[in-house]
Amino acid sequence: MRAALIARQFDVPGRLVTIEPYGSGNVNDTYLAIFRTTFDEKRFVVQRIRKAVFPEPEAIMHNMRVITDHCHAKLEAEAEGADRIWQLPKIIPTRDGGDWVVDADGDLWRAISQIASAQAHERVLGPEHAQEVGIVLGHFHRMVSDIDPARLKVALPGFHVTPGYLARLDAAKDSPIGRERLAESPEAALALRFVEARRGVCPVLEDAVAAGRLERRVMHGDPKVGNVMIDEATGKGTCIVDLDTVQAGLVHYDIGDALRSACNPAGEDAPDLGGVAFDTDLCESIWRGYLGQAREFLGEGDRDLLFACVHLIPLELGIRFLADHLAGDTYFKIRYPGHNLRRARVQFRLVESIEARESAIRRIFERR
Ligand code: GN1
Ligand code: MG
Repeated sequence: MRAALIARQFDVPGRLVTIEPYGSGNVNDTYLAIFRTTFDEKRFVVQRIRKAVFPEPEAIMHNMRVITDHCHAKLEAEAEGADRIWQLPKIIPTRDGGDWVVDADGDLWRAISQIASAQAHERVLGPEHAQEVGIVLGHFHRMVSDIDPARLKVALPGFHVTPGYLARLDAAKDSPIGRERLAESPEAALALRFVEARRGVCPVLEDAVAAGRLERRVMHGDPKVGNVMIDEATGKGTCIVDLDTVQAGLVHYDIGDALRSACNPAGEDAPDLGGVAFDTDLCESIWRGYLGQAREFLGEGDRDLLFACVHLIPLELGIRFLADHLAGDTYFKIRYPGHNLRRARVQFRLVESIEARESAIRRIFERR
C-alpha cells in the first residue's frame, strides 16, 4: 500500500506496524501510522494533500512551518503561566531532512505528530465543550496575532470569498451535469432558490474589507468543532489541528465557521433536517470562551460584523456543497450519492434558524 511506503520515509524510529485511514476530513486523505521499537511506540498522522483542491501544496507546508515554528516557541515561553498544556502538531521531517515527500503521481505527502490523549468530536457535546471551542479559537488567534500575514502564502486562492463561490454555483447550475441534477431533484431546485433569495448577503464581508472596515490577518480557515482537540483527562481544549487553510484572511471567517459548526448539535451530517437549529445558549458559551482569549484585538469595526459572519459562513458552506453537488462532486469527498446536496440543506436550515434568532444572537455579541 502506498501510504505504508510513504510512512517509512519519515524520520521515525522503529518499524511500521500498522497504517489505517483516520479521521473524517472532507478533502485530504489521512492515515494514522504506528511505529514500534523494542521499548517504545510512536503514532503519527500521514496525509496526502489533494491536488484537486490545493493547487500549490508546497504553500501549505510553507505556512505550516511558519505557524508551527512561531507558535511552538511562544507556547513554550508562556507555558509556566498557562492554565493548561497548550499543544500544536509538529511537522515530522523526512529521513533526508525535508518537510514532505512527493509520490510517483506527483502528490505531496506529509507527516505530523498526533496530539495524544485528546479527541476531536464531530458534533458539539454541550456548553462546556462549546466554551472550549471558543477558548481554543481565541487562543489560536492570539498566538498568531503577531505574525505578519504577508509572510504566509496563499494556500487556497479565493478561500472564504463568498462571491467567488456564488459564481461557481452559477456556472455549475448551467453545466450539463448541473442541469441533469436539478431536473431530477426538487430539493436541489429549492436549495438554489434559497440561495437566490440571499444573493445580496454574499459580498458583506468582502465589501467591508474594500471599505477598510476589516483588515486581513492570519486566520485558521477551518475551525470547525471536529478540528478542536479536547483533552480526555481534563475536558479542556488543548489545540486546534488541520492547519491547511491557515493564510491571510478574516478572523470573521473563523468566528462564523466555529459558530456554525459548534452551535449546531445535530452536526453537518444531521440525519433529520428538523433537528437542525442554531443553539443560542451554545453561542453564548463559545463567545464567552473566545472573548476571554481574544478580547483585546477585536475593534469596533470587527464587532459590527459579527452577526454578519455568523449568518454568512453557513450560507457560504451551503453554497459550496450545493455547487459541488451540481458540478458532479469533484471537491468534497462524498459517502453516498446526494451527500453534498444533503450537506447543503443542513447548512441552509441552519441559516434559517440564524435568521429567526437574529436579535438574540446580536445581544450575545454585545458582551464586552
Ligand atoms: C472541508 O477537509 P476538511 O474536513 O478539513 C473544507 C472546509 C469546510 C469543511 C466542512 C480545504 O474541511 O472549508 O468547512 O470541509 N476544507 C477545504 O466540513 O475546503
Ligand atoms: Mg480542513
